[in-house]
Amino acid sequence: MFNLFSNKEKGSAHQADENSLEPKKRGLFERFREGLSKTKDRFTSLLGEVFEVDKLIDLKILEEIEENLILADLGVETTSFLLEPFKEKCLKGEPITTKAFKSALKKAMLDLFIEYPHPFPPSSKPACLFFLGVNGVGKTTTIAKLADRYKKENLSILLVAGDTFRAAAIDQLKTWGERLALPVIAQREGSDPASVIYQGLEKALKDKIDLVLIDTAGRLHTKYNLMEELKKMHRVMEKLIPSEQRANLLVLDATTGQNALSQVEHFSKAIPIDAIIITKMDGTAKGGIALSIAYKFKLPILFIGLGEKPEDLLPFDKSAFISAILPD
Ligand SMILES: Nc1nc2c(ncn2[C@@H]2O[C@H](COP(=O)(O)OP(=O)(O)OP(=O)(O)O)[C@@H](O)[C@H]2O)c(=O)[nH]1
Ligand SMILES: [Mg+2]
Repeated sequence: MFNLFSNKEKGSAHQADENSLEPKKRGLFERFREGLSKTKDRFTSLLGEVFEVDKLIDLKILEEIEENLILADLGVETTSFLLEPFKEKCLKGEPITTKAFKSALKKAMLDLFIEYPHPFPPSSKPACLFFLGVNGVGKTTTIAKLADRYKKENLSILLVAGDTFRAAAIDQLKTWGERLALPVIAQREGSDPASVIYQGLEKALKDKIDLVLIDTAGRLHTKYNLMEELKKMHRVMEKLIPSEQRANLLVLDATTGQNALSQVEHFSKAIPIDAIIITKMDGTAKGGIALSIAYKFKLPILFIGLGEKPEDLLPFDKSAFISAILPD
């Protein structure tokens, strides 16, 4: 089964020697560069001046950089963590050139990202991916994009309409099922989402499905508690499918910036999150949020969304990301 982090790919490419990369990887760098151009512009306008002139970094310049990294959506904690070693050097009177600083900063940023520690998707059948996230972040379209990706890899796929609170949500997933010619398990609007999951997983076990993609609601009517509903759905999954075959994926919308951090906190309290998917990186200058999420929650980022088309959901590549937002 497809493994996102095969040894060949694992952390191989360092930002500086893009030209020496194999064509497929070079293409990925290119896609990241195009999709993240707004974030790159933000970093360039905030940090460009410091990096352009070759001079020695002092505490005053570091303070300026600190303010600018915070503005680039890295937040206070991540920025302090990244700049601490440079501050210490400055205090000791050790000279740092802007060139050396930029290269060391990029390396430190790269090191914030952790890899997904297992094969993805899980290699035993049925692998179950549980998609979580507030309304509108892109859960359903991300499911469709991944279904398209893995269908092309010849996996058998089942979609489960766990967002039963809106008829439109059920229809949206059914429409994707029709377009992609994939089966969808859905019940009528208002039915218990845990029961839909149960029905879906039973079918997946019976039919020996490779991959089950489970959609959930992002917001419920006030009389329901979203987190309680999600926990109930998760308990059903725990009963039927061994943990190594499951992944709970939190989908975040990059355009929400720092707000994404409180979403991670909120969802993590209810459900153990295994990895993050960040959508809408193409439409925002707030891509720096990925660094903040990686540092604060030590969660792997599996995919990023760089557009609305199926091929715009790309496996997250930390080298391509850093080289796109802070080119040499
Ligand atoms: N530009 C861009 N748009 C995206 C991306 N991912 C999703 N979208 C768009 O975001 C909108 C919302 O996506 P949905 O998949 O419906 O979001 P959801 O999380 O399922 O929303 P609810 O069902 O309301 O909870 C759609 O118009 C998508 O096309 C992306 O990476 N880039
Ligand atoms: Mg949806």
